[in-house]
Amino acid sequence: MRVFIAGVDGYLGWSLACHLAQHGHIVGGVDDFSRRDRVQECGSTSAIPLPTWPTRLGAFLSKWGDDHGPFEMFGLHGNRAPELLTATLGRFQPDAVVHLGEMPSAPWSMKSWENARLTMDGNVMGSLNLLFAMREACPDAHLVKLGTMGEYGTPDCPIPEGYFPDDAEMRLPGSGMFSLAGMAFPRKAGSWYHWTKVHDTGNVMFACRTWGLAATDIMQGVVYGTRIDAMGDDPRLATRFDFDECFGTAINRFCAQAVIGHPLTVYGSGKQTRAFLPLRDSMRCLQLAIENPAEKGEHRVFNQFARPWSVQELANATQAAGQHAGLGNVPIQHYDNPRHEAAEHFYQPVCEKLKGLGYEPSDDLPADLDAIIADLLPHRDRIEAHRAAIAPQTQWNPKAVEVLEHEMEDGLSEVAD
Ligand code: USQ
Repeated sequence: MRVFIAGVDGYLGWSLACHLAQHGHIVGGVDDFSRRDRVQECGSTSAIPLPTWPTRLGAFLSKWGDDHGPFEMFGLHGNRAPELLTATLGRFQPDAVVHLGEMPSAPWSMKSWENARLTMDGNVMGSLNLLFAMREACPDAHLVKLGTMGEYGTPDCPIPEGYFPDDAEMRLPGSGMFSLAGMAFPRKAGSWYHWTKVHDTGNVMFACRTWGLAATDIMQGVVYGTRIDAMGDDPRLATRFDFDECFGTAINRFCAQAVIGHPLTVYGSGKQTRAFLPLRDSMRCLQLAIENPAEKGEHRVFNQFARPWSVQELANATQAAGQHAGLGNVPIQHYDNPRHEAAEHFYQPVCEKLKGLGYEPSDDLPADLDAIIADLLPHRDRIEAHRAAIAPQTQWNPKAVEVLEHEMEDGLSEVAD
């Protein structure tokens, strides 16, 4: 199949390009390198050295052949994006378009008014541009859109795959029971970033209903891991690996912290639970979605994860992996949670559709942690050099923190008086 990847230079995008090429698909893509720039602006870098684009593309084409491409360098939301995207998709004529080209960090989106605006603008407008460009250039192509499990938040009930099941009902006091069949399950996202994905979901759903677009909306959990088989040991094919407070995510951050002896940064009690999956599972699931497309007009939602973990369980497992790797007793530190999220909650998301297509979730976290730590150890100095970018600094509600700090200062001065 011909697969076009928006965000082809990213952690997932580059991995997917390699994975699909390895499985005989023809890949093209687009990227504006904003992830590289933003991580640098955050005072950090990829722990695993990131080849320049020409180097990684050269290695890719020499391994998998010159049939691949075009690979274009522009953003999905700029003024010229509509015309550039339409022309690029028109030339490539994809069977599937995979949209991974969004700003993926919750903390980055919460840093400031400006960051929230850039996140909304880049993600929501970029996705809208892609929808229109597909309508113009390749209306029969299947859109595989990366959403997030974070769209749902942590409701007090099982989380179905996008829509209420056919037999779900709602009881209204005094009015009886009503069917919820076919209605979208409510979203309750926890950051400006996560809300952009909710807005995207609405827009994709509408394009399916109105234009007959075929789309798979992937509600993916937190991804971890350094590599997939297709990359082999060629450093030019490596994907990025972030560990800073904005672009690093829970398991990857913990492993990088363990490698330099930084206390593992558990936010709050650590009892908050999220769904996780290794990078190779993410690639396998995306491949299944691509090779088994949605019907025309269908907005199909997949919950995509291997299993839920609490943050504390992950920190404990990373501590054990550190011990295993000879790193000694890596300490765990509980930080005041900078986010606004439930400390303890029910969490039971459903993941059946991908399993129905053949997905077998990985189930060996200790082995995965050992592998990540082994891949990071040679790059210990790079992580150590960016240690200052690790501790959480971005507050979800900085005004409330300021008030609290003033109250504490007042309390202290009263005691001093
Ligand atoms: N957490 C810690 N310590 C850390 C980092 C995170 O305790 O050092 C906690 C957070 O408080 C949160 C959980 O771990 O409860 C997950 O946080 P995360 O930073 O690993 O992931 P999140 O912000 O939710 O976002 C990431 C990706 C995002 C994707 C999402 C999937 O950055 O692009 O959409 O995972 S999900 O979480 O399922 O929404």
